[in-house]
Amino acid sequence: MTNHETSEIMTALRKIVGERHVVTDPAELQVLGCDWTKIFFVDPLAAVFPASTGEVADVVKFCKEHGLGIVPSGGRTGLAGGAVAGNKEIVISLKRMTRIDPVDRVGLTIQCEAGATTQAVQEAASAAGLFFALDLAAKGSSHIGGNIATNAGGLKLIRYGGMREQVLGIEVVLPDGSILDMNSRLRKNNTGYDLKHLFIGSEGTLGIVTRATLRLMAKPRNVQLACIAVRNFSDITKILTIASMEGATITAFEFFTDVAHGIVLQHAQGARTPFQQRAPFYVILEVEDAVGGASVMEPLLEKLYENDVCIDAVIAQNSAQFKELWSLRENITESLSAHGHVRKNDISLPVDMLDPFIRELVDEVAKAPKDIEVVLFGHIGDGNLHINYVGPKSGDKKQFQEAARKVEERIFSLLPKYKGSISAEHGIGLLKKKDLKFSRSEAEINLMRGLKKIVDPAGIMNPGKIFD
Ligand code: FAD
Ligand code: 2HG
Ligand code: ZN
Repeated sequence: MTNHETSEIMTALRKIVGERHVVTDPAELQVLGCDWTKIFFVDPLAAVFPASTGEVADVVKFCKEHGLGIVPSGGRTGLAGGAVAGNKEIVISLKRMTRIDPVDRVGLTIQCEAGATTQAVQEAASAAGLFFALDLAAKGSSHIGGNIATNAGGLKLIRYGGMREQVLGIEVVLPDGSILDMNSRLRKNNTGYDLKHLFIGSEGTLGIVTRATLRLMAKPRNVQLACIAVRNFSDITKILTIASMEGATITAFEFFTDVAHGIVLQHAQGARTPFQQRAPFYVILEVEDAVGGASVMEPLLEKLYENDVCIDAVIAQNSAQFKELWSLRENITESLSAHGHVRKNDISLPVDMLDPFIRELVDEVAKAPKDIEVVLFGHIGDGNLHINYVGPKSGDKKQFQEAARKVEERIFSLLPKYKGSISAEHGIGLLKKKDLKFSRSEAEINLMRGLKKIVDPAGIMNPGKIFD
């Protein structure tokens, strides 16, 4: 592309979104063309910041007419290389589209533009006396549009489901620039194919989500939180079973290893361990109190001690302790990034397969190069295990990624045997394209490709993500 052509493109884009809302500065583009992974080549042509669905549609139409690739971009907290522009694409960021409409208290819904952050929607729901259930440590930055495009899972999936379960309707700008309005507030609508689900989890490859209607619910009754120190991994699934058998309404069931704990204590400001003695594993268990206010947590912990699956436990006594215990889990991702080079997996398994899988994983990890530390944590109550391979910051980033990739490949290849998935919640993006075969059959991948061709025949919408 000549300089003259580039400058004509910029003039046209500026006409659509306004002079100040097109970025071409190379240093800024390195940030805007990249997500949290920061391991892929970044080279967008420009980043644009439309203020309305109409402006998004006009930018997309322009890109289509000029054969320009598009990378939809939200809060850029993605962990799969989905919002990465490495081939002179136009990054379309929804950052200016943050409007949240007044809460519908009768139908329990909330409508917003796709650039609203997850936290802003949680807060709007809470201010209206209601509850928006998706929760993740990236909530301050991640956008509702990004949550929809990745079908985010998060910390409360075990109780409320993931993003798919929270979405009632969406508005999407298709790759030809037309606007598909599926932004219904209906709870029930059995009229043929429910097309919104095609776009949820499609990682920006089929269109740009511009608005959404989300489900709200009553705020959970008084929730109680405990951090439980555990001796063996197999005790974790035993705790889950006992809690369910005791009739606890579990709102979160997370775990992390002592290695993860140590890294958080080292890097997260103000973090301290709640235990006198460290243990190999910890569970974060959140439960709702029973109707009538009787405490569920204390009798449950007694049961865990009786069954010898718990070494020690701490119950949060006030909101400050509640936050402190949660932060031990929520700070893991940022602490790992501060600690060293990181490669991430977010696999999922049927919960009853976790124990045998972990035994094989330990054998594989023993074969890994000694300078790769394997850190385990995750939403274990729903079978989602986060495996992070961590190498020393002083080492070469590229060499580390290559070495970690070899371990990762061996671990992925174990998954079909356990009917597991290579991605529970982060998606495929650029990071796991080669590994899609471990989780999806050829027939499924062919159907996905066929659908992509129908919706985006020119292949301009987030090119090269999920599959080539
Ligand atoms: P981005 O990173 O900007 O984009 C992600 C993908 O969505 C890209 O493919 C992009 O092209 C596409 N996209 C973005 N906006 C749109 C749009 N409006 N229309 C169409 N496509 C779009 N994920 C979980 O599932 N569970 C967790 O618990 C969790 N915890 C996290 C904690 C931390 C500290 C971090 C850094 C990340 C975490 N993530 C988690 C990953 C990430 O936050 C989620 O994937 C999130 O949903 C991404 O939202 P985003 O707005 O940042 O999207
Ligand atoms: C979480 O559960 C996120 O905290 C991030 O999904 C996981 O850093 C990771 O690997
Ligand atoms: Zn997660």
